[in-house]
Amino acid sequence: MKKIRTAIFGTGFMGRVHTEAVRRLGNVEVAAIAARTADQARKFADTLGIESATGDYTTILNDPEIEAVHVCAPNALHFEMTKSALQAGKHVVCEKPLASTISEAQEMVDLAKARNLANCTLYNIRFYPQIQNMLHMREAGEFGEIQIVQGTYSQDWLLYDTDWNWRIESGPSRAFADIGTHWCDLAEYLTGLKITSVCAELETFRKARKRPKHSIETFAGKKLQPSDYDEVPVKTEDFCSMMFHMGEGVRGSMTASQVSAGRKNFLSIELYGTKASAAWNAERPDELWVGNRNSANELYIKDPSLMRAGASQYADLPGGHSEGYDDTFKQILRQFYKKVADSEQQAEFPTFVDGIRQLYVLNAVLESAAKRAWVDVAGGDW
Ligand code: SOE
Repeated sequence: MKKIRTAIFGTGFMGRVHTEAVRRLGNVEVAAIAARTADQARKFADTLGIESATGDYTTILNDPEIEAVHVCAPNALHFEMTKSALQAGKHVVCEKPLASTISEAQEMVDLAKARNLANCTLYNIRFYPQIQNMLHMREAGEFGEIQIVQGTYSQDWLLYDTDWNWRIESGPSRAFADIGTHWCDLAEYLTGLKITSVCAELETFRKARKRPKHSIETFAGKKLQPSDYDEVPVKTEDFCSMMFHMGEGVRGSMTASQVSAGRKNFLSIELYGTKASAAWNAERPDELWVGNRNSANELYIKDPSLMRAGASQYADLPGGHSEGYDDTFKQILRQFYKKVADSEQQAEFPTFVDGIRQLYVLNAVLESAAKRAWVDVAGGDW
């Protein structure tokens, strides 16, 4: 079988997760790696046994054998790398947030459409098996009409002023753009509704941080000595809280935080309907809580044979064998590469349209926080 050849741009936390997920698919080969410098790319490629590595991603775009690329570089490079890749005829998976501005994202959407290229914004959380179960239960009406959606995406890896990552200087938003965006995508995906207006507040608790003189990887958690850093002012938020409407009948609230001690990667989402409720969190991914009014509450444990029809295809292991973060990447990329292999095939994955949609929500959050007022989410009829 001839494998689809793909390339990974970026060798940080995301580059590694994408590479490992692609390698689990079977029909796709990670053939080349690009990083900021040739040395970085070589080091990453050697660790993972990949032959080709470069400090100049454009050389990969000139290779006709490469059919797809994954943009896992810092946010500010998403637009430039994706645009060049689409122009070179490559299918593209791009990390979130899709771009720095709506107009950049619109160009990406238009270009992918005009060239008929598969495009994916990496909203992987949709692909936890119990999220799929929750979705299918909601679609079957098991919760009744949804009235309230609430939750949080909380982490602690940027709690101390000695914690550093490139995202701290990648404005205008950090906590919301980095993780709040996952939560909002999930809320819309699970309910089938759109966030129509928001009232948001952003807070930067660490107004100055110690920036290392040398680069540092996401989640590195390294302790610095005074000679290792420069003290710099911080503009991006550590925390966002938001109330929102989803049309007339649905109300919600959420927080996004990167400074909540003990919360490592705690995305929690709760749906409250007119019949029943459901709650899930990413730190206990195989469990789905169902809340009932007149009978005992239930705790579902992931088991493909017990999941709702339509959801079980996203669980590869039998009950008692957990499936987590890495597996969501395998599932989303399996769908994406179905499309790359055959554009006529039915495949379910978030596209650049979903990426631009969440930039409209982000813009409303920024405007609301600046004005200290409710703001409607722009962007027309979705
Ligand atoms: C860092 O906050 C990060 O790696 C995000 O960028 C990812 O999207 C999330 O899945 C885990 O945390």
